[in-house]
Amino acid sequence: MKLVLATSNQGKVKELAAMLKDMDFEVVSARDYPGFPEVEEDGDTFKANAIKKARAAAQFTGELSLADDSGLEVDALNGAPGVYSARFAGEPKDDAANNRKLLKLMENVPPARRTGRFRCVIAIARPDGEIYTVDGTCEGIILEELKGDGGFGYDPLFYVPAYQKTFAELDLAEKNTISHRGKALEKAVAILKRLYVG
Ligand code: ITT
Repeated sequence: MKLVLATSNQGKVKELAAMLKDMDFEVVSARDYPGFPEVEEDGDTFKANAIKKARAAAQFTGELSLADDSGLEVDALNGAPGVYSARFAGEPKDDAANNRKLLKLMENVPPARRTGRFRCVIAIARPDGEIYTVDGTCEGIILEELKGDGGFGYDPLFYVPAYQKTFAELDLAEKNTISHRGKALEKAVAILKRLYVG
């Protein structure tokens, strides 16, 4: 049975595919379906956007579909960039520009106030319209400079005290063990197992 990943973010695809690899699904990308339309992410919440993306993929492909909406919430910025994380520095999406903007806004924020978290909502949509959502968070500290070159997005600025490393210094398996996406996907896998593969 197919499982369509409704994301165009290759960083997410790598992490999701690694965690789904032992399941009895043929994991494919929505982008492999010619004419799959760009989904406008205009929801106020991660959940609303995740549902919108998963539902669009399930309707277009006729297959079980999974979408991830995620982002970074920084306490000193009152939760920004939040749902605007991907395009924080404007169009087109640019991870390096987003990191520069975050560093600039945090310039005068002392270490003790540089707390934040990644949040992820995963939506699973069935072609019949049924939707399931799960979420995950990971707490961390926003560094004053980039560290590490793995991962994607804000990973080089996101320091996890328990590991004394940024997300960009963890390997894929380590990141999946503790990340917002890994935690949400663990719950998603439990739902998929219950529903589809026993
Ligand atoms: P899709 O909508 O196609 O899935 P996207 O990148 O636009 O891709 P989102 O709207 O969910 O996805 O935005 C997520 C952004 O949040 C992402 O582009 C990064 O800037 C940031 N982000 C989310 N998870 C992250 C992670 O694990 N590491 C670093 N940055 C992350």
